[in-house]
Amino acid sequence: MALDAATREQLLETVRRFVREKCVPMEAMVAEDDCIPDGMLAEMRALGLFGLSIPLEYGGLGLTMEEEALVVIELCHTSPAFRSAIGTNVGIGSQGMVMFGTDAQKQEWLPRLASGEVIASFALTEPGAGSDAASLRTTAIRDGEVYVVNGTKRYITNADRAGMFTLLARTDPRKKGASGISAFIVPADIKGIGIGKPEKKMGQQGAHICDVIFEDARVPADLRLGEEGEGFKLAMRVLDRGRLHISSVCVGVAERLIGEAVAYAQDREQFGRKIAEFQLIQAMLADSKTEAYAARSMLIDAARKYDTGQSVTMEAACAKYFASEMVGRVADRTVQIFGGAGYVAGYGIERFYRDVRIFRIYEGTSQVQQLVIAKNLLKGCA
Ligand code: COS
Repeated sequence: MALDAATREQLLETVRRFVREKCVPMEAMVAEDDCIPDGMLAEMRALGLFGLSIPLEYGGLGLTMEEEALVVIELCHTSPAFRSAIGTNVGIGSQGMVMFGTDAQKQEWLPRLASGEVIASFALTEPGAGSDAASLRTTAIRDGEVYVVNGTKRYITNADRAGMFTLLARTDPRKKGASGISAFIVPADIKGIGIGKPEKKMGQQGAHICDVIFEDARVPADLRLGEEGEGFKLAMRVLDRGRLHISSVCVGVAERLIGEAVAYAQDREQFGRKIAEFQLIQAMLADSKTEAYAARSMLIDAARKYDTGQSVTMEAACAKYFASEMVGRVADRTVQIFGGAGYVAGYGIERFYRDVRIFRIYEGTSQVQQLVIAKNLLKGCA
């Protein structure tokens, strides 16, 4: 059920204040140390941020998709690494269980994911299976009351802190495509799971991605999510929703950068005037605002549709495609408006420029979103 207007505004204001007072002053340090301090994570837990999307009866805030989008937009008026800390519990790590879990599975895990006591991680991508997710080769072979898992997962967000994985693996190796894939809840402390070192990345320091290596890991059969062979569809459903979440991240970061660009243009003087008085600067600000507003509108429309129970596969792909490309252009214009100051580290703008590059790649590249949109159009979706 949706929050009443006053409670919703109160929640958004709380997140706004947290971002302004706690996260923004820490941005440079988090990037430098490639780590979000434990104290910050504790504050995020106390605010309920790990459980935004988890139903009330399992200890979460039970927000609608629209409400989650609004909160995430506010939370992303700072380095997106902060959002990444809660992102897998709110989104791709937990939602397979929220959508397809048994009551026993939900009782066991969701309260701990909602509180942030346990970190959830989504293990789909492999060295040989990125955009072509259905070609994954990790196997989960039934042996009595367990599935024996073998294989390597790659670029898995929050893997080094994870207490559980939502794992996609092939239960029927004779079937090569989507139909042989099943989903599992995998506790991270099962024997036979190894975690690689966090990758060195272009941006979003403080958010970690690692390999996860399964070697004869024995996963209890009652931790399978949904039916055998239904895992790929579960993953796609999770990603439909995840793409709305990432669109919110893009809108939030774009709004932050527009604010930075406006403030800088009103302060910086050249040719005897504030650069904000120059129409070529104004044009860049106007383009950024127009595109961010379009992305926000598209996102909220798709989130509302999602909240009525409609399939939003195409709309989520449109929103993610547009919002992630949009924030790349906004970051580029912001560097341009800052000029030399945008290129050096001290102002933090070049850091955002690097941070936003991944949005066009993860949870489906822009090219995958184009395929999904076209496929749905050609199927007759309006
Ligand atoms: N919701 C529910 N079911 C879906 C679905 C969705 N959004 N998308 C596909 N499916 C179903 C299809 O209906 C099909 O089922 P049937 O065989 O019963 O008809 C099955 O899943 C296979 O679908 P499809 O043939 O479209 O799969 P493809 O192998 O062609 O893959 C893409 C489609 C490319 C869209 C998919 O692999 C993808 O999204 N790749 C990107 C993966 C990604 O985002 N990775 C990021 C990792 S997480 S950071």
